[in-house]
Amino acid sequence: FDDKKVTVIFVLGGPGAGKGTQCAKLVEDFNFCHLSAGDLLRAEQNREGSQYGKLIQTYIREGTIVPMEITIKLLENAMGDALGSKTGEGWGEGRGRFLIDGFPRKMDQAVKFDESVCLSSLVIFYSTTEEVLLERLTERGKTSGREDDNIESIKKRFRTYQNDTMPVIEYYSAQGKVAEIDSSPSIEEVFKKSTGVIKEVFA
Ligand code: UP5
Ligand code: MG
Repeated sequence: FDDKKVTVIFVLGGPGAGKGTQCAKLVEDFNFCHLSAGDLLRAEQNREGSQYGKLIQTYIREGTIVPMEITIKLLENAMGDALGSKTGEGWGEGRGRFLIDGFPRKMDQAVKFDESVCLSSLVIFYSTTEEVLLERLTERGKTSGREDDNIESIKKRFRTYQNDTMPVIEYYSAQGKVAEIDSSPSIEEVFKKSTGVIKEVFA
């Protein structure tokens, strides 16, 4: 995609940090299309006839990162769909603006996306403690039906986050693209800070 036509914000943070919650609120106030890599993978997993269903299920349950080709293809398709269906009104002079949630979470994905899809303008990084994450995920696990909201998978997701995703955050940090927001406070408080960051960058 043409960097002049497409604006991308990556939204990162540990499992349960509040990426999805904040993105859902942000799209109410700003003209962004919210794409969650995890949601796209879960949809593909459940799509009848998908050749990747079983593979995706295994990676998600183990808390490891699905091979990047699959995730990048799903994101590219979703971006293409959004651009095709929504060019013109509501998209700020026809520019596609995307909040990409939970991606890239491993260095190979980050490099590949930057090289072959487009460069991001900003990385919002929601940080908090594992204690907070664990509490949120176990609470959500009571009703979410997510196969990875159990204590074994949660621990594996924490490990993957430390080993694979933290280097991505450092990589973008070195490029001066990262806005870190403490996501321990209430949803409303975190939202206020998120709004502030987006306004500052896109003023
Ligand atoms: N909550 C949120 N904010 C709160 C706040 N401020 N105060 C109190 N409670 C708050 O929130 C989690 C829970 O906390 C909710 O109940 C919410 O109400 C509450 P949510 O907004 O869902 O957090 P989020 O960060 O989106 O958590 P999620 O579980 O979605 O994060 P993950 O990063 O673990 O999940 P994701 O769906 O992105 O990925 C799942 C798996 O897919 C990965 O583990 C991996 O196996 C695979 N994957 C890939 O392989 N490649 C990719 O590129 C992406 C994913
Ligand atoms: Mg999420």
